[in-house]
Amino acid sequence: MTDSGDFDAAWLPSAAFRAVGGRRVLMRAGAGPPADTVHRELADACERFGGRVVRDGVDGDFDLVLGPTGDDPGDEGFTLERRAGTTTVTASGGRGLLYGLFHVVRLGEDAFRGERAREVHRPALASRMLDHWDNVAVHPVMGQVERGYAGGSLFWADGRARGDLERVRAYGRLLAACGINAVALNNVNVHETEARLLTDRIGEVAAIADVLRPYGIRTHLSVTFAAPMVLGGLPTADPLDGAVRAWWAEATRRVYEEIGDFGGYVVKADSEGRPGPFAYGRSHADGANLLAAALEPYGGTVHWRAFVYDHHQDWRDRSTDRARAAYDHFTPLDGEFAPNAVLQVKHGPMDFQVREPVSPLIGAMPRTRVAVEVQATQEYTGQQRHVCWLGPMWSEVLRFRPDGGVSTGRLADGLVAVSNAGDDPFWTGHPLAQANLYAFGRLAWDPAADPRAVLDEWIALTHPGAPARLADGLHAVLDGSWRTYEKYTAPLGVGFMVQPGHHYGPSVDGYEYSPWGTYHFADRDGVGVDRSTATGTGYAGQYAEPWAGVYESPDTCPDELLLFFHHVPYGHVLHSGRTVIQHIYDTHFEGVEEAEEARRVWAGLADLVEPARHARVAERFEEQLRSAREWRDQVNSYFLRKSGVPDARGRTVH
Ligand code: BDP
Repeated sequence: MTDSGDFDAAWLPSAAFRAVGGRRVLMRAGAGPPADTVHRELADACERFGGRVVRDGVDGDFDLVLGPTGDDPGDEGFTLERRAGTTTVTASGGRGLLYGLFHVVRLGEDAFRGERAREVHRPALASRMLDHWDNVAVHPVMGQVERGYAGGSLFWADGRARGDLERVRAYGRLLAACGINAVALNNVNVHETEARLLTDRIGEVAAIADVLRPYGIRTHLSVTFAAPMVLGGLPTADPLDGAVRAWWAEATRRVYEEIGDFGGYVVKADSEGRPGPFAYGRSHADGANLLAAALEPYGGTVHWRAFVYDHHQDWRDRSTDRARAAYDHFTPLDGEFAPNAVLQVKHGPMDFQVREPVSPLIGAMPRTRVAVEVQATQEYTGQQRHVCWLGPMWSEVLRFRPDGGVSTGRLADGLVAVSNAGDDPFWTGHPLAQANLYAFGRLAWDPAADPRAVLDEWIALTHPGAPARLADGLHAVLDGSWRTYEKYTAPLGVGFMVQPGHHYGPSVDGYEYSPWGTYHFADRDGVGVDRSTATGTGYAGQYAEPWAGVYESPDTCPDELLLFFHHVPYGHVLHSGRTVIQHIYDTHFEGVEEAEEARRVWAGLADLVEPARHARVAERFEEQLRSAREWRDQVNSYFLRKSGVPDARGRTVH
């Protein structure tokens, strides 16, 4: 592997520190975990590149000075300026200095050129969290990491916390360098072994928290709502029961005894079979507030997931609509959640499909703290065998303005991603999926950032000094890859059409006659789900204007979401001028061609990329192509047979 030993250096190869490491640096800051990290980073870089770092009380000429500020850029913010040959970073604490240092690293030589007026940088979103769906004990169906495509867990092996946490340290460093400040260590589906992390196994969690803390990262745990029963032996988990409340208060007190800066709990309740407050006739605000009350004395937060829907639907009943569920359950509770409860809402109303509208729940609860959840792990976007750069998708979500005013990215309190990292030498299985992890952190820091600029940062950091041909090639491979994936999979926002269970590869009717609520309703005449208010499920009416109106009619609904909102005949003409059936054929051919072209571009970069990394991506492209062709052929054949309409361009569709 590159220069970090037996795993990839990702966006922190030592050469990325060249500009900083050759300088005379003064660091004025008290001791403490993140400040010490900054000092160590500077010392390492200077040792490598011939610079010198001193700490405190020294006069003299310096190229870079880091120290405390008189202003208040916030706990994590920093200022940057350059005058008279000195670049100065100030912050009110170690975490701000840490982010300031990595900002200077990103700027490279630019940080040391000319003059720079004072800039204040601070994160737009307070919580920038990765949820690891890691199991401590290997699960018989889901394995070590649920929906994990990057090897085993970074934290857990052989049924317990890893003894050697050096890799976790390196992970914390990578996360800090893109601005992530919180990590939940275990699967939201909390099985028996994992439940005990909260109590008798908290020491293992504390050991991991100790390693992440120097990087400004707080540790969170997923817990089961039934913990008072399964761990405490109580007869109930009723959130209004006094003994249950006392149990949570005591369990939480003990957690903080071990981990003073513990971040809090993540809870999946009444969702896909997990226990929750419904069993006691209580609301989800009652449930969340129970845990919020236990965490409150210590400054902790409960992230309460809004992924609540009926997964035992009668698929013959067209009046039920899974897309409606989160909004229907939660909007009546607006204003009832405690101040340290955050409602964690998936970005779309269904489940991380390649194309969904933004969830109408985001923006519909003005008196509730909301975190938006995205999925970096590519469960439905190629499982890290296909290249799929998600920066543009997430940016669309964050820039969406629920009522035409303030954007999602500004409304939200936090951004959460289901992590795509594991113990794979490249961290993310597909080496180019590292860009998604990086972009997640950067977009959580600044949701208005241009994803293309974020990709430029990632390219430059990951391949310092590479010629423009590499950057151009990476842009050619990555920029359009999300849309390419969309083209050869489920069309026009209809979603799913995946193999049930593992969700990889096509199966057009895989979920069509199942209780999960994920249907396309294709018949001989047309396809799509009528979610209009006039004739359908009424889901479109959950949006504020202008969106309720825009989505209500097929005339105004954007093409890419047409089949999410409407059931239309195959001959329906899209805004693009093509019929729906022809769009399906064309995009499926185009998608495969684009993937072939990306593979060709990648092959041409062999001389510029480290051989192992190049080979890994090349190998993944073979599988992507195989799978893309399979998608194309199954989807096209399916719709030819349903509709009887041949391809207008005469290509072979069987
Ligand atoms: C779905 C996954 C499932 C997760 C669930 C969730 O298929 O493994 O448990 O989401 O978010 O996408 O809880």
